[in-house]
Amino acid sequence: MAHWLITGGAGFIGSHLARRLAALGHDVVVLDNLAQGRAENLNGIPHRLVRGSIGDPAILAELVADAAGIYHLAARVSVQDCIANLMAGHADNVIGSLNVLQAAVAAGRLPVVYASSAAVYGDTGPHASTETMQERPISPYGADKLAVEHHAHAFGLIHGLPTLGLRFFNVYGSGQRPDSAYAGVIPRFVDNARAGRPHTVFGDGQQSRDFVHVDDIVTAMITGMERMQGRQTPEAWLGGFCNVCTGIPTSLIELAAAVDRVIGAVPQPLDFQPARKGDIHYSAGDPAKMQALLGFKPGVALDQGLAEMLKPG
Ligand code: UD2
Repeated sequence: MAHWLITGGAGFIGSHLARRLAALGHDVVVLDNLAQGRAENLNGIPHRLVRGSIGDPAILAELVADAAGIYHLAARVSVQDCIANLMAGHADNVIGSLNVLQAAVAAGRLPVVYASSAAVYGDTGPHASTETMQERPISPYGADKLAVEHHAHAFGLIHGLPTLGLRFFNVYGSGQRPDSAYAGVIPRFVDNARAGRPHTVFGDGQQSRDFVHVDDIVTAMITGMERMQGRQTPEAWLGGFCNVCTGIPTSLIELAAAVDRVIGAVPQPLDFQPARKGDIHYSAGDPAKMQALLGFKPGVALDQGLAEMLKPG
């Protein structure tokens, strides 16, 4: 049976995807350099883990040889990390992605579903981000993610490579780690609430995010791959892309209150710190194109997703 290759499959999103694919009876091969991912994330999931980098075309060539398709999630995921480590971020997020696209072509035009990001939009003002908008990334991370979308489009035209870029908004869920300077805001707030620590808020806390549960992200990826394989609406798949979002903005102040409420803790004080550079103020996506393309809309409400993360054990 042909396997699915997941780059970054030992990471937060990748390991959830591996679990779902394995549960569906698929063979899963994970390529991960274990810089951010962890082998333990894959405990209990039937898989083959290859420790290596998307910077290494030889490893990619070997792993795509009998693959049915590629889920490309390996990336440097933090906006702040990519500001602090510009060239390393560019190498991981752009050059690494080019290696993946090239390997997909060489293996016979394997379909590729890859993680793009809401960061491609930049600051849209108080408007939902739609795919018809002019993208204006305000961080190297967003610029690099947009560059990959443009490259995927060119690969479609030049090589006929089917690709789908999913513009993930802010993904959260169980297994997301709080213990790094670059950790996402939800695992940080959950950790604070558990430890009875104040929530650090960068800026005025009025900035909003569209929080999408990882289970919905996994459904979007698998649905996208299935539709691409079935070649439904083929023109959409040559450099195709769409948001994966709920359409609901939540401010950081609302988020802190929701985390405290769901955990049943007294509201933690907010420790306001200067805003971060490259930080988008308003972010919420328009889910219409995703619904048209994938026939799917995220269904996990924030309170429900937080409650699941906060379950003991
Ligand atoms: C997230 C993703 C990124 C990208 C983007 C798309 C992570 C780590 N990054 O970037 O990959 O896809 O979403 O929209 O998941 N904040 C605080 N206190 C904290 C931590 C963060 O106030 O302790 C703020 C931060 O300044 C920002 C917001 O919370 O305004 C969200 O920050 P983040 O690092 O969770 O995610 P973001 O949107 O930079």
